[in-house]
Amino acid sequence: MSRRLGESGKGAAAFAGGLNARVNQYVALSADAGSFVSPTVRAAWSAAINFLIPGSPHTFSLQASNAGSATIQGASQGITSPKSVLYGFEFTIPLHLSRFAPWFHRSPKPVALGASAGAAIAAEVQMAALKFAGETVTISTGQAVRWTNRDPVEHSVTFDGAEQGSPIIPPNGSYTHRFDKPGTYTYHCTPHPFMKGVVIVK
Ligand SMILES: [Cu+2]
Repeated sequence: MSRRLGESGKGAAAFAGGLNARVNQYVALSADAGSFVSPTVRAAWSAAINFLIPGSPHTFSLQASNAGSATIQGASQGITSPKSVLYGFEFTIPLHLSRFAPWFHRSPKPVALGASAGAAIAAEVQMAALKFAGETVTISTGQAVRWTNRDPVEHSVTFDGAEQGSPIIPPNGSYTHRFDKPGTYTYHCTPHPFMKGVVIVK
């Protein structure tokens, strides 16, 4: 039940609905409409095209509506009941304090996990931008590989076979593993299974 603004006592049933459709990673369309069940005024509608600004937490949308309202969005489009379609835009700035945390913290202390057990580190693999950079490395039996996490998120080196893998590797952490048997060791990251790599031990 809904009542028209400024009128008291009298209730009136209304129905409304909306939809949001994602076109691709960066673009979405949204629309809604509402009307009283036995309308004495026009149905209200609005439509918008929304853009996610790549590499940022912000969205920008272009909006059109025939409805005035006292919301922030409505105020940007005009409060008085318009006779025609009004257009507006919206720019969102999500405020999560944690988003700004990197400004106030130095990069975390390096943590070294695993051990080369006296073996030479024959290959370095960077974990950066959710990828193992150096997807395939080739070493000799008895040598070690060191992985270093350059991302702000945790990764792991988890072997697809029986080989013991790493614990969770924090940002700026590294993991060293010695390979004692020849073979092809495929591995992935447990938090991000799409991250994949191979160590070939000859
Ligand atoms: Cu990962």
